[in-house]
Amino acid sequence: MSTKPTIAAISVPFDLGAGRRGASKGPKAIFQAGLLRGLQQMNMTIQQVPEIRLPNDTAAPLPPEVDKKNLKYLAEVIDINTRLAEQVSKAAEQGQFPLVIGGDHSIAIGTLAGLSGHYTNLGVIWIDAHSDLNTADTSPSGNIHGMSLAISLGMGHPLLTGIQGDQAKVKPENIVLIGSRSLDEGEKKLIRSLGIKCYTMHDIDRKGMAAVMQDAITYISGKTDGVHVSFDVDSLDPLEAPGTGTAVKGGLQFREAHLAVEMLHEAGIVTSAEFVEVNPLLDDNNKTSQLAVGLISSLLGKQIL
Ligand code: HAR
Ligand code: MN
Ligand code: MN
Ligand code: MN
Repeated sequence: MSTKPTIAAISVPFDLGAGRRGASKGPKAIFQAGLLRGLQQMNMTIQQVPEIRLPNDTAAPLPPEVDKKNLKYLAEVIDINTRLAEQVSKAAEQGQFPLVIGGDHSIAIGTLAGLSGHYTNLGVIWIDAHSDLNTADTSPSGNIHGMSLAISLGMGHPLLTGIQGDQAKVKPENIVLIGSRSLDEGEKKLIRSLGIKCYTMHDIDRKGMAAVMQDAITYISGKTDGVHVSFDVDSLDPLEAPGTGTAVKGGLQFREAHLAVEMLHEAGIVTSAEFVEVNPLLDDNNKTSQLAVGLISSLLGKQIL
């Protein structure tokens, strides 16, 4: 983008999509680690949207006939994402840059639903140890944060795929997965059958992060009219980012992750972002929250020199 857009900072203190509690404390920890200060130092204009939460932490109830099999906290996930989608859509409508701060990764359902109406071909760069491509039929856990990308593709429970309309929110050819290293069988099948572009940790080790990001940017930039970066902090190595609920060994190094977001900024293609799965209850001296602030700043253009 040539002119700096206003950042609409949207906090979503929600963790019922995950298997353990604590990611709901992510937004507060990330703000306490200096997010606003950092962005203001970069001369960014930030509008803080009132945080998205359920009234009295209670969701609108579902009719008793709804099939909730292997979908934990379905009512809560539907309700929070319905609210989030409306706010994200409003921010995009106003030409702002929606920056969603989670929260567990189930909130990508609402973010992508809210964005999709504003683009013909929304690109999604999904930086994550996981692919979050399960459905209730393939999920080993029933945790909806492992299903959010499938839902955005239109696959999954109709009350989730139907948020902001029944159409798919993203097309498989407009998705790039980066950092994958923990994929369930059903997810692998889906990645192959839909031909989703996937740069695993193996690819990053073989080619290097710079080459992977260059490929990813070239792949996505020609065919999309907006790019959303969905950044799950468990993409990082647990030694760098201990404060997350489903850590997987062998992840991105600090420098690789920064290079990735710096290259995305330099490409000038990113129109929205979300940072998810920071769990302060599991963190070590706010290391992971501080890391998130650094990555957000770099994605939005912070430079060393
Ligand atoms: N694939 C596993 C499941 O579906 C684990 C998902 C882990 N969750 C996340 N998402 N943090 O990236 O349960
Ligand atoms: Mn995820
Ligand atoms: Mn993950
Ligand atoms: Mn740079």
